[in-house]
This record gives sequence, C-alpha cells and structure tokens, in this order.
Amino acid sequence: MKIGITCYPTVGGSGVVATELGRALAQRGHEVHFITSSIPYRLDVNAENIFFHEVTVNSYSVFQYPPYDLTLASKMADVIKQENLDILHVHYAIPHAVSAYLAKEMTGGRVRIVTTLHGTDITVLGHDPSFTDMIRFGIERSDLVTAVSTDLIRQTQSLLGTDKAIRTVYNFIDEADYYPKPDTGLRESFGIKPGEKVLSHVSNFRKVKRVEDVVRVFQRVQKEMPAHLLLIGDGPELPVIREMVQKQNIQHVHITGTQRQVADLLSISDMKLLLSSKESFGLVLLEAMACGVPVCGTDVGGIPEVIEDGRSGLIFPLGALDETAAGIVSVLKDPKRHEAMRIEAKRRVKEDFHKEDIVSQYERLYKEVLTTV
Ligand code: GMT
Repeated sequence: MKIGITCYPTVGGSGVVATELGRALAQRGHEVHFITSSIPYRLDVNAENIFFHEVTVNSYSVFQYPPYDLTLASKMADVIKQENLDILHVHYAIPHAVSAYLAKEMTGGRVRIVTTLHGTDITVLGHDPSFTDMIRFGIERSDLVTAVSTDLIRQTQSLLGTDKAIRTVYNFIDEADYYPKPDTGLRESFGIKPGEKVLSHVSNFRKVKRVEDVVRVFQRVQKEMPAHLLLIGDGPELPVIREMVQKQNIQHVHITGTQRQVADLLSISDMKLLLSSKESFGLVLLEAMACGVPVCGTDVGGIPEVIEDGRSGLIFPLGALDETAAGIVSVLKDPKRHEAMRIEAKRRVKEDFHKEDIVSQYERLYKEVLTTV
C-alpha cells in the first residue's frame, strides 16, 4: 500500500507512535510518505520505503496568522496526486483530519482517511465549544477512526455526541529500544547508594501530568526509606517544580531535563509514577514496563487499560497521595512482590502491546477501509 502519515513531529507520544508505525509499515514493504512540518524525531528519511514531504508555511503580510492547516491540506493533496496514495493516516483530529478531508475533496475522493485520536484533541479541545463541531466534523468525515484506548472512545462519543464507530488500537513501543539496560554507572553519577530506591517520572510537564503530586508522593515515600526521584523531561510546569523542590529543600530529586536515553534512566528505576488528571493511554508506562519497571498510575482515562492493578503495577484514585505512597512503599519493601511485578510488567508489554500485533491491526484496518465503498 501507499500510505501517507501526518502527525505532530516533535517529541511526544503521538509523534513517536506515528513514526514507529510508519517505520514498521515501511519495513513490511509498504511505501510510507510522512507529510509533516519537520522530520519526525527518530525518523530515518534514508530508510527504504520512507519518504518525507515537508509542509512549509510561508508568511505573507496579508495574513495575521500563517495558514498552516491550509498549507498542510495543499501539501497532502499534492502528495495524494503525485504518489497515488491509498491511505492518509492522520494523528489528531484537529487540525489533521480536517486538512485531510479538504485534501481528499481536492483530489477526487479516492484516498481513504484514517484518523487516530490520541487524547488532547478530545479531552482538552473537546471541552472548548468553539472547536466541538470542527472536531466532530473531522471525525465523521474520516473513513475510519481509531483511538488509543477504549476510554478515549467513550469520552469522544459523550463529549462530541457522535455515534461514529471508533476502534481501539492500543499504542506500542519498539522493544529494540526499550529493554532492561545494565547500569553503566548512572546510579553512581546521581549519588544513589546501593540499596536506595529510585522513583521516576517522565513527561512533558504539562499541568495535567500533576508532577507536584509525584513530588508529594516521593516526600511521603522518603519518610519510610532512603529514596531518589528522577524527573525526566521538560515543559511549562518544570519551573514550578524546581521552585517547589528548592523552597522545601527536598533532597535527592534529580531534574534531568529532556533525555534521549530514557531507557537507561528507566532501567535504574524501581517504580515509575504517572499521576495525571487526564491521560488517554500513557505511552511512558509501556516504556517503563518494557524496561522491567513496575508502574504506578491514577485511575484516570486509559491508564487502567495499561496497568493491571496489583500485577504489572499499582493504580490509585487521583489525588490520593497517602494511599499512593503507602502502596509504593509496601511493594518496595517486599522484594519478592517487586520482582513479580517486574516480570509481569515485561510480560504484559510483550504479550498485550506487541509492536508486530499492533502494526498488523493497523494493516488490517487499512485493507478493510480500502475495500469498503
Ligand atoms: O501527553 C501529552 O501531553 C502528549 C500527547 C501527545 O500528543 O503525544 O500524548 C497523548 O498521546 C499519547 C500517544 O497516544 C498518549 O500516550 C498520551 O496518554 C496522550 N496524552 C494525554 O491524553 C494527556
């Protein structure tokens, strides 16, 4: 098949999933055309069957704002015609599904649009009345819609009032990148002594990630055992967290900023925390689990579809900080239980979120949508 992919190319779960999917499809012999504003992080444009079409927005003095969505639609239409695309798979309804619809109309309507919902377009923008109709339009005009969790389907249908069929296709990670890595001196470089426990958090530090809760839980854990906290990533809330740590003089918090070698940092962790107030899936959970790290999350969005409470990790109500800390401490104090969770976490990623299985699901959906009129 000839498949176009549009995503936000910067670091972020949706961009990572779209890129990995494109790479895997290309390895299976499909021709994959990325239509994005820059080369997606992790994409090798020289790889076989991979093509990159840059969306360049020119700025004209008549426009107060450069029209990215229209430029994208034009580029999509161009690539659909030139490359004779069968499928245009867009990640995010807004603006990508709407631009894709325009491009389809501009090119005679043969191409099939597949839209994958990742969360923020629904759970944040879906609440904004000025966007609701536009998101619904993008979804309803797509030939096939998938969402990264069943909870996201439920939220989409209830927020937008659409009865469009949406299929769950879970996210996956590349197990060639995420596996338990040997510690080559990282613990020592952070001053972590043998026997001390390590908690970690990876995110883009947006408000919904509730990183303050992560730090508060860590403080509670520290009262029970010597522990360190790795805060990995960057984003708008990072200065707030930095100030919190400094003002309260919280010891053993290591703010690493954005890191390329996240698997190495995860591999020295004993538990990974994702205490978000909104989270459609939580790709970072899979990354940690693949590195053999049990995960602790809130009972929010798609998180309970990823973590099996008590087996591959722990789930607690949002904001239940005492309960969360007590749960973490009880696992960390029980080496047998912790080891069982590590094994279960790795098993779950391999068996239930396996890359090849998920890529095959997308392939089947593409074939299905190509045969329906
Ligand atoms: O979490 C973010 O802020 C980034 C966002 C993105 O666009 O990458 O993540 C969303 O998509 C990921 C990939 O499907 C999911 O793993 C994240 O759970 C989802 N984020 C939210 O729902 C907040």
